[in-house]
Amino acid sequence: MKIVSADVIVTCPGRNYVTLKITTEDGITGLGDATLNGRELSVVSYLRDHLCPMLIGRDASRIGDTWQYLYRGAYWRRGPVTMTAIAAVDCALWDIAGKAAGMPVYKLLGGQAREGVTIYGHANGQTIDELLEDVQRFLDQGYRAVRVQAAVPGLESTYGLHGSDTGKTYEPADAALPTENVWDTSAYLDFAPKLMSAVREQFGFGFQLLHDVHHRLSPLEAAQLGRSLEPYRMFWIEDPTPAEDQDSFRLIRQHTTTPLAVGEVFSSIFDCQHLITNRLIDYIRTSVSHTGGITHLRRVFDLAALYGVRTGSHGAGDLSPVSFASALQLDLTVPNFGIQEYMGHLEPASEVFKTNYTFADGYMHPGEAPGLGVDIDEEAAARYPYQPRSLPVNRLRDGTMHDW
Ligand code: EZ4
Ligand code: CO
Repeated sequence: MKIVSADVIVTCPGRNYVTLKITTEDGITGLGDATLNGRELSVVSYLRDHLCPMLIGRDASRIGDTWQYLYRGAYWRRGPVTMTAIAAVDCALWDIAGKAAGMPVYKLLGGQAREGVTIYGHANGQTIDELLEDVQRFLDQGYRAVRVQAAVPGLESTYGLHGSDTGKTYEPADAALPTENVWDTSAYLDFAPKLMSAVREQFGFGFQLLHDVHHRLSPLEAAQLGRSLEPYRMFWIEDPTPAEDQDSFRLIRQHTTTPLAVGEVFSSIFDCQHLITNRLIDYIRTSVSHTGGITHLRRVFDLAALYGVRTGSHGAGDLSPVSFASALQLDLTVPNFGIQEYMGHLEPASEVFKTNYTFADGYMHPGEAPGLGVDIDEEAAARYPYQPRSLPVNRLRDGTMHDW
């Protein structure tokens, strides 16, 4: 099953997606998501200029060996660009393996370990009332878990808000130059418990409640936040503090029982090792498309399982439907599955990506189509050319750069 071509498709149906398409000599095609939001073209080049030529003539069924060849063969280790490119190759090869076997990838990974994958949606609002209405919409659809974000009073813009009529949350990432946001930790720490209190008062405790802090706090502030949210029994708070200084999570842990989820910006098992083996987090957020593909993410999840850490993969709208389908295939099989983020995709994406996953009762299922279960319509993709866009940056009131 020799690889005869490897092509990169760049498209912007609502937001930019980079997709790798590998074709074998018998005409089987496999897809992998290679989207790195705000830095898309660096992965395009990594693939087109470096990895694609190496793939031609290789045996598509040698998934693990190809992973090692690309990882060790780079000499330069890890990092989001490298690991996203390798992930795209890996997922495309799993897609091909599934199609060759006539099975969905989850069956190749050991078969389903649960009936469906619990997902959480993104509710948001400019005010608490607007947020409550949005939460209601998710509960009405059958969601069992909802992430809530609302505008912090006194700040001009808040992460996680950007109402569209679909109720999905997209960052205001519309220009090549980053927009500049202003952050105020005190205003946020005052507001967060009021927000969660309003949600629990209105809807009770019959669903899981999540919240993303998006790397904004110091460890001590994160400890204060975790404590203040304990009455509302959060499923997790996410990225309470940037995770470069991993030992600092000990301090958060010492002060609060609010569960912690970290890892959406990590790209390898080595980034997770300290947090997991020291039991400093409860959920690992690494994603299939930014962490080396199914082959590598499975190792992360296995390491996590040894330490009682459960999975909670990143599933924002800037990860394509190919990525989301890959995540579902793996989520369905692992023993320590926790939850899966699902932000959905803007409407034009459904013209480009044809998916098979289904939602019912709060659960997603990847479907029974062989492989990952996603096809790409390249003509539709060509109708939505790449648009340069950046993620926002964040500053304190005095202008100091902060984490966004
Ligand atoms: O800001 O994926 O939990 N989800 C998130 C996302 C990230 C984006 C960055 O590209 O934090 O919304
Ligand atoms: Co996040």
